Amino acid sequence: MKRFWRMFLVVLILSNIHGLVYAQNDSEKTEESNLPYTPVITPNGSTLPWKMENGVKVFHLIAEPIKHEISPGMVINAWGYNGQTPGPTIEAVEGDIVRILVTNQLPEPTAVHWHGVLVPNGMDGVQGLTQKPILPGETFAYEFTLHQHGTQMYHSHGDEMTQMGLGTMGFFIIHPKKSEHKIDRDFAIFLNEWFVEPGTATPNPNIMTDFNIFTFNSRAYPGTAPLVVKKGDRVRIRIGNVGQESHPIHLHGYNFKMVATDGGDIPESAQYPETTGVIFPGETRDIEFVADVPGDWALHCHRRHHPMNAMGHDTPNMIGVNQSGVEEKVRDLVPEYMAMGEKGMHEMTEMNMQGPENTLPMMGGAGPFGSVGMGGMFTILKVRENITTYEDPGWYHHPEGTVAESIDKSQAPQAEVVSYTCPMHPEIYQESPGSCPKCGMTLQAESVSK
Ligand SMILES: [Cu+2]
Repeated sequence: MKRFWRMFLVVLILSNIHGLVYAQNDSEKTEESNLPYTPVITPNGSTLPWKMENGVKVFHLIAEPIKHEISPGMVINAWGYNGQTPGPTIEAVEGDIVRILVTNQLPEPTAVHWHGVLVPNGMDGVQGLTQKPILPGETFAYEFTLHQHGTQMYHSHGDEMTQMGLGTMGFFIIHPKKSEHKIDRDFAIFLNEWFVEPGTATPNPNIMTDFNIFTFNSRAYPGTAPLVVKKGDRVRIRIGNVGQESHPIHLHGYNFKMVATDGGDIPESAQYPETTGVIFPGETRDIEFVADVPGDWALHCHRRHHPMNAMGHDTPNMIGVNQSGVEEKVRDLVPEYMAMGEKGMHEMTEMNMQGPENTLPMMGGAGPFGSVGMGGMFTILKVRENITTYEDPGWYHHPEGTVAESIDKSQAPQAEVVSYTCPMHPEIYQESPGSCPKCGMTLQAESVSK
């Protein structure tokens, strides 16, 4: 009996610690330790608190203009919910009756659509079609029973282009009544893209295609929080998108399975291993894997401009162009002129050059081996052995002899020059150096390795 009480005390203390850790993010959250599911973690975000009123779970969303930090050094004028973009994650359980109060503190009418949630038509939140607009200062109540589980979303359905272009979206996650298997770490990442003119702070929602800021939960790397997991944890990552573009999200180090869409669970017989999952606008996808290999593993969008920040997308292509002497000459006219891009953009990541105000460098992030040279839709899955908390554990310490490194020159394969050719006239080639008989350019050595 004594042992029982000791165990009871330990469980009580542990559950309180868990509750306290959670309370740091969210002081209003109630009954945390009694939840019948693993709470979702919204990196850089939070979960919406609720109150039980006569068997109904009551939530309160406030649509409002906010100041939002994309990454240290850049704050934008966004629109969001409860001070955040994406808005706080709504979590509930299949069978719950939910009442969601929506207060409009935006300067124009709005409505909130429960995207993918199966609701009666009048609760669908389409301004003008299924309800009156929520005028500035008004509060509307939505109430419905949850008849499904899965990763759903909510977003503004009034002046969508502007309101969603400025950040009015969030997750609506419905846990199953009974889980098939326990998830140890359950993450939710909302994708979005923005256009913020360098040197300004208000995203331009009229832009259709040429975006310059790409975000996970409205944060760009290096401002994205890492996903910390213990070796052996079963990890779920839920990804949502109500933006303009599709994003192929790629995880390093693992094969995962896509286990659910916004329409429900994918039957096991239809799941297959993959390393990249594409999430189109209007979709959610859940991926799952067991984190059995420790390390710092990149998780990013695989479109090449999407793990990058503003600037550099629109510059002239200078790769391979000899700019020697140009800089000095142009500086007579433009004192701050810099010749760059000749050998690629890496040099930019190491210069720490001062861009326009409130504008992130195109790529950055200091890693344990130098600049990571990334931005935008990029974060790090940190898998660790023997950790006792999910605080950021710092960089991975690689076991001795397991990191790729430079080898002795004498061991490296030697390049052998076979011919010299003109960059402008590939038909010109000879076995010795010289200049092109057609244009006079210095011939370049073409080599193959031995
Ligand atoms: Cu992308």
